[in-house]
Amino acid sequence: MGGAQIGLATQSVGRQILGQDEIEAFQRDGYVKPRYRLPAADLKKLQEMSARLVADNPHVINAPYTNMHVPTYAVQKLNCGTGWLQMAAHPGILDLLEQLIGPDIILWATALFHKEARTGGRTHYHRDSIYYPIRPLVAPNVWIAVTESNVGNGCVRFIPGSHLARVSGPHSFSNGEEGELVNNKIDDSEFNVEDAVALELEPGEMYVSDVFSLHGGGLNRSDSARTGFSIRYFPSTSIYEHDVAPGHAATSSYNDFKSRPLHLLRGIDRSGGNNFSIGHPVKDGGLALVGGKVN
Ligand SMILES: O=C(O)CCC(=O)C(=O)O
Repeated sequence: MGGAQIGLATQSVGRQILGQDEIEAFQRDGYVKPRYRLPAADLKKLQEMSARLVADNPHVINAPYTNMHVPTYAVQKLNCGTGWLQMAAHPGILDLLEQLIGPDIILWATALFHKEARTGGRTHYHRDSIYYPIRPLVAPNVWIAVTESNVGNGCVRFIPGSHLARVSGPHSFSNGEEGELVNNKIDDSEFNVEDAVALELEPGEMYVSDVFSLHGGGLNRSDSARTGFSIRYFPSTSIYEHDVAPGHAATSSYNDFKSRPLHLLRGIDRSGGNNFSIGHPVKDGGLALVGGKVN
């Protein structure tokens, strides 16, 4: 992986990772499974990081692990390990995103969605757009399969075309109950579950989804865990509105949007309105990470 810098972003190299058919599928369906895979050495590293994160944080239950790329910013007080920010700044992923949202790319969230063997909880159908404080709301999610992800172990399922109206629809929130991995739930009347398409992935394969895409997934009743690393970005033509962002009470115990740190991973801040100091650690009177190497 290349030397991405925080606050000193890498620049576009104009590499074409996605074919035109894949770009069209993303626009039409609201998600795409690219032919591109995470290179084997990076996948091995991600698998080791994920196994360590799960082993080192037994206090996280019925919830994803969130924002490991900023160990100091931790609603969940995680033992994060290292390497998450570098993984989120993977040049292959940024090249691919560039084809969808342009060359100026900001990272704002990471999560590990881990469904334990036999007991892993369900992901209720929901739209991520319900609580993201990003305007205009353009915010693709890249979800990389750390393990195999299939129908038996609770892979993610999508409702094709459910992003097109660009509305969120009515949702309710629970407190992270038994048998639940994600606590947002769209009203059942908003979709027909029979329209859902199961997106099966091998380790290293990924999907990219639109923020308005309706998705969910079942319980893991299989004998092996199902794990995915999710990375959330937005184009710097949009602004992350820290001042109107919700706290975590209304959404969940694992997210706080008000003090969320942003990382400019590629290009420049086109909008000029994003704040790259909120949420970052301060050292010697300045931001500890600005200009620092991602590691
Ligand atoms: O991994 C899962 O089952 C859920 C993923 C998800 O809901 C998301 O990435 O927004």
